Amino acid sequence: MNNRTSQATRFMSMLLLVAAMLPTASNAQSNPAPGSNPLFRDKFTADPAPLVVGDRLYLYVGHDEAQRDEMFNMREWLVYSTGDMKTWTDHGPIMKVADFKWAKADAWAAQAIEKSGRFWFYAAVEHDDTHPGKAIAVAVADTPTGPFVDAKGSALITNEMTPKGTHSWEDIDPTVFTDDDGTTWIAWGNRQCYIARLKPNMIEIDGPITEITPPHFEEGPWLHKRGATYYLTYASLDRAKHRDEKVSYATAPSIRGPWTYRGELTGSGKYSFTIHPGIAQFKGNWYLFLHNAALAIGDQNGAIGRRAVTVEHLQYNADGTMKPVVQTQAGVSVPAAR
Ligand code: FUB
Repeated sequence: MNNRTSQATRFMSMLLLVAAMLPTASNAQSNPAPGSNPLFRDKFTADPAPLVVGDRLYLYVGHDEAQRDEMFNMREWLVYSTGDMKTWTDHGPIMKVADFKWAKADAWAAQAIEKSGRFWFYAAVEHDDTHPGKAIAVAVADTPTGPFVDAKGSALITNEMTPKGTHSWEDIDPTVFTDDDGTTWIAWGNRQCYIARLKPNMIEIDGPITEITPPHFEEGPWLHKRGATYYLTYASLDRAKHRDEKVSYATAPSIRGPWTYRGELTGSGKYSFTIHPGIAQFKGNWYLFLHNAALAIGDQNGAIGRRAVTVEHLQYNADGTMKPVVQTQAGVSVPAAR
C-alpha cells in the first residue's frame, strides 16, 4: 500500500466512524431523549389530563385504537406516572367504557381529581339509547391508579340537561377544579362551554348549569388557578380561518368570572384536528400537555383517531398571562427557555 492509499484508507475509516456516531432519524426515534415528544410511543394516546399526587404526576389519557380510516375507536382510559417528567411508569388501563353499564361506547376525554382522600374520575362517554348523545360519567377509586368503579350508576350529565346545543356530542370533556373554599366545580362542553358546582358527594350537580362559552371555544376546557388568577384554557377553532384546533384561553378574578379572552396559547398539533390541553404545576414548574398525530407505530400512521400525547414547559408573564407555547420534539428533555 503506498502512502497516498493508506492516507485515503485512514480518511475513509474516520468518515465511517463519525457517520456511525451521528444520530440518524431512526436512531433518534428509537432512542429518544427522556422527556422528548411524544411521551409514549408504543400506543396511541390522546386527551392528556395531569394530576399531581404527592411527589408524582399521574397522566390520564384516552387509548386511541382507530383502525384504517375509522374516526375514533376509544374503549378505555390509561394512566402513566412520573417523578421527574422524563421517565414514565405505565400503569395500564384504569377503566373501560364498558364499566359504565349505562354507556354504550366512546372513552373520550377525562380528568381525575383528589378530594377527601379519594380519587374522582370524570369522563365523556356515549350514553345508551335511554338518554341519546354524549354524557359525563363519574367513577371513584382509593388510589390514583384505581381500580376505578362507577360512582353513581347513572350519568352525572346528560344531553337533555343542556338543551341549547343542537348536536349530540355537546356534553363532553369534563374538567374539574376545587376552589380555595373547598367547592369543586365542573366545566365541560363542545361548542358551548358550561360550568356547574358539584355537591360535596362529588356525584351530583349542585345548583344551576351556567354557560361561559369563550371566543372560538370548540372543546377540551381545562380549569386551573395560579396566584389570584383563574384560567380557562381550551381547544379553540376559528372556523373562518383555520382547519385544525389550537389552544386559547381566558382568565378571571373568580371561578364565577367574568372571563376575559386572552388569545391563542399554541398553534395546531402536528397532523391533528384536535389538540386538548391539560395543565399542571409539578415540583415548582408548570407544564402544558397536548396531543398531536405525528407518531407512527409499525405501518399505522398518526390520524384523527391515532394521536400521541406531548408535553411542553409553560411559563407566565409578570402580568399573569401565559407565554405562547411552541410545540417541539425536544419537549421537556431540555430546560425551559429563559
Ligand atoms: O378524544 C375524543 C375527543 O376528541 C375528545 O373528547 C376531544 O377533546 C377531542 O380530543
